[in-house]
Amino acid sequence: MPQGGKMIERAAEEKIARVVDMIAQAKNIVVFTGAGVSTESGIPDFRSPGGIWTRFDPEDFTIDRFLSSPETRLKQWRFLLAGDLFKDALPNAAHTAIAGLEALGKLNCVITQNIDNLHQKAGNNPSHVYELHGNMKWIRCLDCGARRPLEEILLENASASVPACGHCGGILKPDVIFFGEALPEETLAEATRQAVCCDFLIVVGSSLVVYPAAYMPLYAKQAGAKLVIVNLTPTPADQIADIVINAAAGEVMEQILQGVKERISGCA
Ligand code: CNA
Repeated sequence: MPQGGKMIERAAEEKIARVVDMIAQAKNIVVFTGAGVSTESGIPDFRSPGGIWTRFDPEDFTIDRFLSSPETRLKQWRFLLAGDLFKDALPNAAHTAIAGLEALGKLNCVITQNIDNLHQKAGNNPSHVYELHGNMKWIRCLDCGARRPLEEILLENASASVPACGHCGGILKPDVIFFGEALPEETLAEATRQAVCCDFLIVVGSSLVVYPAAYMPLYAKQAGAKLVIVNLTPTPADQIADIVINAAAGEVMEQILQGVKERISGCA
């Protein structure tokens, strides 16, 4: 069940107007997203009621369990075959607005914790989307490192048994970061550089409790950037943010984009 849809209140409208001012003045803008930007696309987040941890055992997403347990790998493969979470998900108003900021020349990059590929689907330049936790679209062999699209592997292996790497027979794993795994080094380094060098960072839909990803807004603020947080519920970084908007991402981001467009065309 997508979350959100709460009507924007007057106080939020005033905050949105201030965010539009900040974006109009900023030169280097970064958007930082989490699972909350995708709940309106029908993908549950981790921690809200009905979220992923109410349906799956987090232990199955630790690298140790994945490597040591054929049953866990079978469970994961069945999950991929079912494809229910990500397969048909489409970008929502928040993703579209974020892509709209890029189209206006008002976005350096998106740093995302999401693995759902929806920023790219919405039209953001893939080379400006830093995926800190990987992407479900890809499968990687843990032995030879070969990376192939999940769709190809699914087409070749429609059976219920877990496939092995076509090149070396090694263990195949979704190319996403499991608990206990390091984040992709280069992506993390470039995302950190972008966060430190920006002058405006907006968090959209993240509880900001998963590290090292949640350092990004802190780095930006420490380096002197303005920090805005759009999230349904409070986060630990609210106290250092310049503006916090507790409302649904789709509606808020749509209004922000509209305001920026009006500002750029000189109509506001
Ligand atoms: P999280 O900890 O589940 O927090 C999500 C936050 O979003 C919560 O604080 C919610 O209040 C908020 N939220 C939910 N819906 C909305 C909405 N419509 N508008 C605004 N805010 C909303 O997720 P984080 O991303 O902070 O945690 C990091 C994890 C979650 C990363 O490892 C992700 O890979 C992982 N994850 C990703 C996806 C995805 O790719 N779509 C889905 C589920 C989990």
